[in-house]
Amino acid sequence: MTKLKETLLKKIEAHRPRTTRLLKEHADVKVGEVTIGQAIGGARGVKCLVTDISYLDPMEGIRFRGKTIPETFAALPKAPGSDYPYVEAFWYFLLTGDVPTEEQTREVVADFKARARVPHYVYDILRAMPRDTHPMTMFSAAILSMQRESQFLKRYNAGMSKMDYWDPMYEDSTTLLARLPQIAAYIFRMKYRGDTHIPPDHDLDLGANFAQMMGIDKPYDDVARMYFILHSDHESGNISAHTTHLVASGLSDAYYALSAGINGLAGPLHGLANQEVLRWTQAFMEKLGGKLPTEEQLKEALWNTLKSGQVIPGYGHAVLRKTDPRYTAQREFCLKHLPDDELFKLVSMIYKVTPDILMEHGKAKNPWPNVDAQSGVIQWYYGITEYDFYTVLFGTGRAIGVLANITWDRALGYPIERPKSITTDMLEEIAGIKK
Ligand code: CMX
Repeated sequence: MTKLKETLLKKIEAHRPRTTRLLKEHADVKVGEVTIGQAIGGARGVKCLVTDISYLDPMEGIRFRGKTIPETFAALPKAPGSDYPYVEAFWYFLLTGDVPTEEQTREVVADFKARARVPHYVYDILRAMPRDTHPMTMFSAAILSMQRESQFLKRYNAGMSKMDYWDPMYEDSTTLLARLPQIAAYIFRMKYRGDTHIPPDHDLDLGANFAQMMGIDKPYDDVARMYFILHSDHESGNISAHTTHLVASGLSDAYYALSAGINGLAGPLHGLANQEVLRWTQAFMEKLGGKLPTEEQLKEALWNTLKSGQVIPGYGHAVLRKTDPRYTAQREFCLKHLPDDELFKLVSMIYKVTPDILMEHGKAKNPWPNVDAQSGVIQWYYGITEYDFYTVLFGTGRAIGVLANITWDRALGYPIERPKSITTDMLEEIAGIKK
């Protein structure tokens, strides 16, 4: 057993009595009330999910296992010569809450390598799809196609104690994570680089290997590490995390659950917003003949978008009420590596004027940028100009968080998720409109 799995088992055994006690002795204690606004309005703010892997404070932003983004980046072991941690170390950290040593990190790197070989049928399936299929559809299909390899399914069918469910969930999740970068890179090069492929280098860690397979030089290895970590987890209620959790709650395995979560990420109000940001920004620059706009031109374009009933992509958030620290982390990367890039300058101008416009518009509860407002600029700068692909990058990162979550879901025996729905008649009765 790897040190990671051994540590995880110890943590699970120590944690189980806490959940059992809460359920046995305090199950009737109220956590909050649900209003009619929340019942109709997408359950905003209803506290009915539990995760210890990350917590999203509306004003402070995300904390992974109690650490802010800068604290996480500072604490975890880094690849030699790199500014950002190993993704493998982050996986250890999200699963256990412990910062791994160099040696423990190296063991995870080796474990990922041992699992990284993508079965050939996955490529056959991708190649059989029409080439203009959206890369997110390809990504989801590739994940789902590997379901036949599920350890969870095999052991479930053989008869497995509930106490052991976490083990094959962990195994499937680790295998999936190890393979996703290669699948993402394959989709990219098949669709956008003339179907030419670069083999993986198994001496490299996940971030560097991804950069290698994408065919992009340094510091893209660090971009990959930063990007995957920043996009990994945003507590449990966002669409991709919640969908993955919901599907897994029916004891669907990690392949079914992650593929479903990726489908949720593909919506323009969620992960696809990073593609929309670039689409909006590029279209605008094209209209100006590639020149940077004046502040007045920019304000006019933003108002035109709002007046035509569209959202400004990359702005607003269901929980956050300040600038997303994931935006800030990427902005800091841009200030260091691409301060003079035209697109970065435009995105910075948008940051300067949009919050005031959204406040004046008066609808969005949060006028500040989210993670998607900045991420496309970096990818574009390093040559990934095919913005359809950006959400696949988001999905590769998001997998780290949601797979850690469903491993813990099984460890703590969280049951099938089944909230209750009521009718509009019933709501009108509760509101006193109807007798
Ligand atoms: N531009 C224009 N209007 C916006 C807006 C934006 N960026 N953000 C919110 N609004 C509007 C909403 O559409 C809503 O309008 P209606 O009352 O007409 O329906 C109103 O303001 C209130 O919405 P809210 O409570 O502030 O936001 P929600 O929790 O409903 O939605 C989100 C959150 C992110 C979907 C929304 O802010 C949005 O659509 N943003 C643009 C898309 C985007 O960037 N999504 C990525 C989010 C991060 C991620 O998951 O990847």
